[in-house]
Amino acid sequence: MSLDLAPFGPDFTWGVAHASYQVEGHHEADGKGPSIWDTFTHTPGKVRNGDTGDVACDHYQRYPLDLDLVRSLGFAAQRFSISWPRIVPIGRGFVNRAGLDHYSRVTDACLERGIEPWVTLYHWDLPQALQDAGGWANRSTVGRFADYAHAVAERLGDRVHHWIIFNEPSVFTSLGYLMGIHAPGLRSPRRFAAAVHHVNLAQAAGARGVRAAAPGSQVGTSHAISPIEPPGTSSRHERALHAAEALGHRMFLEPNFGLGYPTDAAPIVRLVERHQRGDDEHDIVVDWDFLGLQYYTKGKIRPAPIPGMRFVPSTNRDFRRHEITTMGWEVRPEGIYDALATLHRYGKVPRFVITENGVAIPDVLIDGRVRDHRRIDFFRSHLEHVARARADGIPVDGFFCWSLLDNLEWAEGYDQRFGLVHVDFDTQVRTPKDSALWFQGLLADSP
Ligand code: GCO
Repeated sequence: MSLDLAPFGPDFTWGVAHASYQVEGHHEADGKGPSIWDTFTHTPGKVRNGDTGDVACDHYQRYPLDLDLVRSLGFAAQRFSISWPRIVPIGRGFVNRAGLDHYSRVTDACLERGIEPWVTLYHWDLPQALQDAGGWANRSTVGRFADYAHAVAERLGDRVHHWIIFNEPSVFTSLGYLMGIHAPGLRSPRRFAAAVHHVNLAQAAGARGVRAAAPGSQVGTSHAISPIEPPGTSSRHERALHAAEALGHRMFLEPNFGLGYPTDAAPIVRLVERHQRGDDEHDIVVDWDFLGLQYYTKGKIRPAPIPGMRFVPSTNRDFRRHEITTMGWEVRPEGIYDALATLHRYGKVPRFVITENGVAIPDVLIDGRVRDHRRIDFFRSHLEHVARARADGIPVDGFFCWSLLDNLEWAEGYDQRFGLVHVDFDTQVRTPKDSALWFQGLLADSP
């Protein structure tokens, strides 16, 4: 059941990841403003079981203990996100010192334990006040984001050296503005198109904001890629595949790479491009120090009755051929290699980091133990393909497990458990699962 760590080398970063809204709780503490996820979870019918992030894992208060756990398991890095409305409660103007103080303490707590902090600036909790003005569909959000990024980097940049601007732009724009299943719950191709362009612009503006305030830091962003299996070989299938890839990752990667929008792939991409103004084509380009890859499963294409698109990416669910997780996703370890290869082929970024990979399975806590051997197999098999990518010359030098703790899985609520550590949400008791202990053993032997 073990894994040979030698192929990863001594400089490989082993970490765990989480996001503010999914773990923190204390949604009104210390002057925080409401976020779109506070609004969404408090709207009946949006989230399974009516779950909210009001308490979550109480990590806002328990972070020192959780970081003790990270250290005891042997991980060298913690990826966490900053809640924008804790820093800028109404999205513009007043910067809340208490919010900055909190994340400054979290940063120090990481460093005191020998854990490197990796900070994500946006993991989906937009200040509600900005949503009231249109959210990402409103171009002025770009400037607001750059100001916020600058304020955070100014405060933490002396201690934080790895920055991730966005978490999965393709996911939060499509689920939030097109499919309506994540906050802000819209189903509007028109607003989706505007949001995509503004998010791409904000990637670049945010990166500039961080670099201005924290020169010399490593700046990247995290993309979800689920390599799509071609549905067939006809030219119709090929066109559908191109459209889904454009929507799934190309229109989020390529403008930042200076390649413009892949407008011939699907009409919706032309709708996005229409939001370009003035010098956008130039301002949108970012010279990334690294890119984060988040990989969970492979994709397929399904027909979609959405204007501007006939097909959308979706997940496979072939119960006969593959193991299926409680999220309904196929376990497809080889896809992590394909996703890395997709990024590497562009030749635009010097290195890659797996900023998320993990699995939700039906965990049961019996006599203080969770025997999650399926999770161990999941990580081992994915890591073998990461090692293969390195052997083939793809520069990938870090891996962050999603997630340290069981937490609020967005619209799926608390039913989906992704943690290495089991959380009893009534008592907040943490119990490391067998997978956590597996990593502990592995990392203790690392080169
Ligand atoms: C995302 C986020 C995480 C999720 C994880 C499991 O991809 O949705 O980055 O917040 O919890 O991916 O779905």
